[in-house]
Amino acid sequence: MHEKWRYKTFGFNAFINCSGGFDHLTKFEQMHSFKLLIFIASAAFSIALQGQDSLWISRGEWTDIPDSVQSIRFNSNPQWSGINSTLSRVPGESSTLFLINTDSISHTWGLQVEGEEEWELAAFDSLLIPIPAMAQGTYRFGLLDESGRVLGASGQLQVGLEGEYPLFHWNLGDWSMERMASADAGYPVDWDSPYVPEQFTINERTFPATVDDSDAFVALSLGDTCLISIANHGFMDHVFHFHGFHVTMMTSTHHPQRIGWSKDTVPIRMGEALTVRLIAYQVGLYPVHNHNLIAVTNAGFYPGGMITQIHVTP
Ligand SMILES: [Cu+2]
Repeated sequence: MHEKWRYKTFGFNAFINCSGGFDHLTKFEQMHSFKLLIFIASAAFSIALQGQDSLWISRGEWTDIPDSVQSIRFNSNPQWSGINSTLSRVPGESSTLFLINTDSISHTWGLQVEGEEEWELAAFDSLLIPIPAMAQGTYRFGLLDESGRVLGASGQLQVGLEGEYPLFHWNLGDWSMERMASADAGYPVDWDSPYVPEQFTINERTFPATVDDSDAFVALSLGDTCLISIANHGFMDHVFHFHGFHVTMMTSTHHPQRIGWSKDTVPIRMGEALTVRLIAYQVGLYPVHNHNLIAVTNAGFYPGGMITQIHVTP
């Protein structure tokens, strides 16, 4: 574990007695609230100073799916959102990322790139993490500790995908409410017990909410070329079927030998991140869906889960 980048943001207990506005809270809660406030202020200051991207690790109620449940997310600001943020970098340039852990337990950060190390982040602490120079493509990042992983703190890093074409992204997730509730309560995950996910999401939403998401709903004009970056953050393999179009594989973390393949069905292995190119050669509204029947339901009810649409207008 690396320590050299660690920012010390604590040691403010001496100021607690001046916090007159916290009368309704216990001494412990006062201390905690005040610490968090100072902590967020110092994090914001560091960002203003250095200008690098930052992500907040936060725990909250995920209300974007039919079963509302506690989850952990990477948010782009201190405000809670049930949707993980996406990072963007230019190819071939190293950079940094400022991580702020607002959760009351420690977490482990990992960028899913060969040779990258894991970084431990204490409760209510922050950390400046180096991001290596990378080739164009879609990559995954996330929390690697059990609760961070099971509660869904995972996102995608897009390198060199912005600018030339319209860009869409699909973060794939499968979720067992029982496993999440258990992880949220702090119990260890029983990885040997059968895994029965009930919810299947694209960008943390289930169909039909997926088509209200401008990142997931592929809206194009006839003749447009677009890129779709797809990352499988779940605990099983997924496979997507495109109606109306073949897509060309541009990048893949797990199957570089498939680059250049043109297919209407794209498997995305557990942990894989890939980029496909789609050319809108015909008008119409076309579904894209997971080929696994259970993954196009919401808790068993069809249609739901991992379905979105491609809409090409004249
Ligand atoms: Cu189909």
